[in-house]
Amino acid sequence: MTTTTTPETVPVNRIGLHKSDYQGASSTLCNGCGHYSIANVIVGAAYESSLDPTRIAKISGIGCSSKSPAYFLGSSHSINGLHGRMPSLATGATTVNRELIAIGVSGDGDTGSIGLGQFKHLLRRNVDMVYIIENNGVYGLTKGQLSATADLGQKIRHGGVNHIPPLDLCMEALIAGCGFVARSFAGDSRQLQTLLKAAFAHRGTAVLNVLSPCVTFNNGEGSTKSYLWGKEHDLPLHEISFIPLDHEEIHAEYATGDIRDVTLHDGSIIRLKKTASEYDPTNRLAAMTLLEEERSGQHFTTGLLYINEERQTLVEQEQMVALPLVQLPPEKLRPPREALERLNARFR
Ligand SMILES: Cc1ncc(C[n+]2csc(CCOP(=O)(O)OP(=O)(O)O)c2C)c(N)n1
Ligand code: SF4
Ligand SMILES: [Mg+2]
Repeated sequence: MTTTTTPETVPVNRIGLHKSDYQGASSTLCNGCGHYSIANVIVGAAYESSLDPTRIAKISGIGCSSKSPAYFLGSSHSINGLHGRMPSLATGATTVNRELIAIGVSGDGDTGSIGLGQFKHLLRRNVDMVYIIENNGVYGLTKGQLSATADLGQKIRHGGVNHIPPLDLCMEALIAGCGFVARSFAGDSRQLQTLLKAAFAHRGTAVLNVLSPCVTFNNGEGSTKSYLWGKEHDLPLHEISFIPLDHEEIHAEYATGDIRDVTLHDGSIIRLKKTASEYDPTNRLAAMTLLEEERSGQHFTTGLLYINEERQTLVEQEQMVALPLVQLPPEKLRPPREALERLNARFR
């Protein structure tokens, strides 16, 4: 990769890279689009987590959201696939190279409509990746049609009134057995960046469903996907902080009942400080109840809805060799004819 020339006073992360080394091309999204704020948060989270950009694969489908990977991590691998097919690409890429850090970026249309089947099977398999849904309630790229996450009764300029109940993509993720389900808002970059760092440390699929307003087609009064609505209704479940494994604070002891630590498989910690309510993010039924109660539309709860570090990932379930398949020599990948005969003999 090429690194930019930066003055020595600019800080570097644990692997000696500047934040600018994680940036991408200039944005062509509309000014103020939530997707661009999320792109900047991904830059910050990857920098702070000291991820190696050459190990990252950005994978997306089709939509304004799906084209946003061009605007972050310019030195990483990237594939912009077919509409709704990002999960297949991610499954293939992480299966042949289990060392990849996969970041999937999708939209509510890309995931909730054409890609819903792919989404559910990715979660069922627990493919090791971060899956970001940039949810604006419309098909932004094709000029603002209502999507599967648009609220009942919602009006939009060109799409009329929505008479069909929405899908809740966090609920879909929980039902499919996803071990990391979070919800956030493009207008709260601090919370989103912390959740993203935790998602990078999670083993298995981590879904972040992020309210990401489309300022051109769905940011008006009454829209539950607008900046104003997000700001007025955002109800954080907890104050969240992420403590990486190599941080000295990880050994600090907290006696207060207001703090709950969730340890991730690599030893890093998600620290949740209680806000108003009691909430146990390891209780899947509690997460479902919370989402069900929210259908009234009074609140928009954000934070870590559910975490389960126990599930094996796809490559673990398949008992794949530790060495990534792409690094296996040809003689291991193509066993000789005698090996096939020995195998066949076992079934005779
Ligand atoms: C097979 C197929 N069907 C339809 C389309 C047209 N199309 C392109 S993007 C899109 C919807 C994108 O919506 P979303 O995923 O919510 O992304 P946004 O633009 O809102 O970020 C559609 C229907 C397509 N490209 N391919
Ligand atoms: S049309 Fe909407 S989603 Fe697309 S770039 Fe513009 S604001 Fe963003
Ligand atoms: Mg959309």
